[in-house]
Amino acid sequence: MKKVKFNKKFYWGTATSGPQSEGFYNKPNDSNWDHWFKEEPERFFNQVGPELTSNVYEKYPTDIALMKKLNLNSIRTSIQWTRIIDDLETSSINQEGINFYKRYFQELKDNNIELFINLFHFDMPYELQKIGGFENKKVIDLYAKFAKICFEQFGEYADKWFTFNEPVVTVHAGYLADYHLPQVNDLKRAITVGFNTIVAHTRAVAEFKKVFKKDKNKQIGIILNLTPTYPASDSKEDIEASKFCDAIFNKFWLDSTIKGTFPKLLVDELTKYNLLPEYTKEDLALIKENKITIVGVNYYAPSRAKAPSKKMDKPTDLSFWFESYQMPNARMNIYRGWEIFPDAIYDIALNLKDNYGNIEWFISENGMGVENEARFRNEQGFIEDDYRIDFIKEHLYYLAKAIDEGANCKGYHLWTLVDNWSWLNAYKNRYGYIELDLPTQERKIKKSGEFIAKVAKSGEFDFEFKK
Ligand code: BGP
Repeated sequence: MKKVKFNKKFYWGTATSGPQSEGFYNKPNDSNWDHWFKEEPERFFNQVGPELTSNVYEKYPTDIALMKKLNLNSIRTSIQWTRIIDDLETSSINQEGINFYKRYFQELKDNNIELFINLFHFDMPYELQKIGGFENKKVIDLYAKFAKICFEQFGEYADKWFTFNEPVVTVHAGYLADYHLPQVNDLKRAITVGFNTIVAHTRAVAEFKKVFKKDKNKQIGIILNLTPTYPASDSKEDIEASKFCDAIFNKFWLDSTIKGTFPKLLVDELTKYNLLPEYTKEDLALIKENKITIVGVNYYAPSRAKAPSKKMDKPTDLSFWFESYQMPNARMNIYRGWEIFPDAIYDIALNLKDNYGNIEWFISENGMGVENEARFRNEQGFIEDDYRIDFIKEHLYYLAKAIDEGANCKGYHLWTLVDNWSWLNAYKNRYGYIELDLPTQERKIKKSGEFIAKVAKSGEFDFEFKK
């Protein structure tokens, strides 16, 4: 048995996003998700859309009281562009939306819960998607204006700010697959959107610096889903495939935001196949000048890559460079189809320490979505989610080990506090420390919630690997 320990200042919290938790209430604009649900509700699990979710719009005082009960000291959520902007063309303000966030954020402040705030969580306003989303430079300008409005309106409520959540997911799911809008499959367009998202990010960082000048307490960063990439074998081909996979899913985002550069391997390959996005000298200068000082790391599963199985003359999708590989006998979260591999947290931590100047970071998402959790309800009516407790313990074990070796990780945010809405999966898989009964909106703390309340209070727990 080992004691796993964290320091007293460690952030214990949870993560969610505006579109997945707030509900629709008085939003002047539809996001991609609101629109998609109206068009094709059958794509969403049990046809449950984003209009109600866990109703944080009304329930935030209840949820904040629950955070206190669990001894949590921080939370990350996002501000919805479609809620606070009224006319998207002119970026005029929707005062009702602003007032909602002010009420919510003030309640967090009054309860000493630190707010980490994110500006974009997969939720492109649909009107702006119609004109090309981030393929259109005008949308980058509008995003920068939206960011500036957020900094000015909500600066007093948060010190830690983030421009995007998992930008690679928006690119991959929307431009190389069909589980986000605009559901196109086009490599060149995907690369353009990826690059333009970095430009948009950098424009927001530049606005941030103007608004907060030299205020030392304010930090800006990005939230990345880092997927340490392991080759399927020791063969040269698999190793090369894995390097490319890592370059596109991890290094591209880390290098551009932390170092202001792009990975050479990727630039060389894209140049070779005429796939480089359009860019200006000003874009590159902006990226160089606006580096971040904090990173949020979402970690669920690693990447495993193998060499392509078929030869192509030129790339039309990523399988030109690599294919995903699943280890035989991998430990899986079968409800989500994701491998469970806690060891990778240690690799993420050492990568940030050794290759990215030991930048400050925190786990901004980690968690386990499970279907039909009602199976685990005990006689008193509470869900006994021991699988989630084991999952959290194992990940924290590797995190603590890395911190002991000098990793600069400042906190752990579980996805999520109260079971929330999961895009196309809606309420299929539940992630929370707290159960949500969707029809009644009743909240009940699960066993994992009781567990984290103790850990957050004492900063430690006993750990033993299960055989
Ligand atoms: C991350 C997203 C979250 C959340 C989580 C769980 O990629 O940032 O928004 O949804 O994954 O995934 P899912 O909801 O698809 O099961």
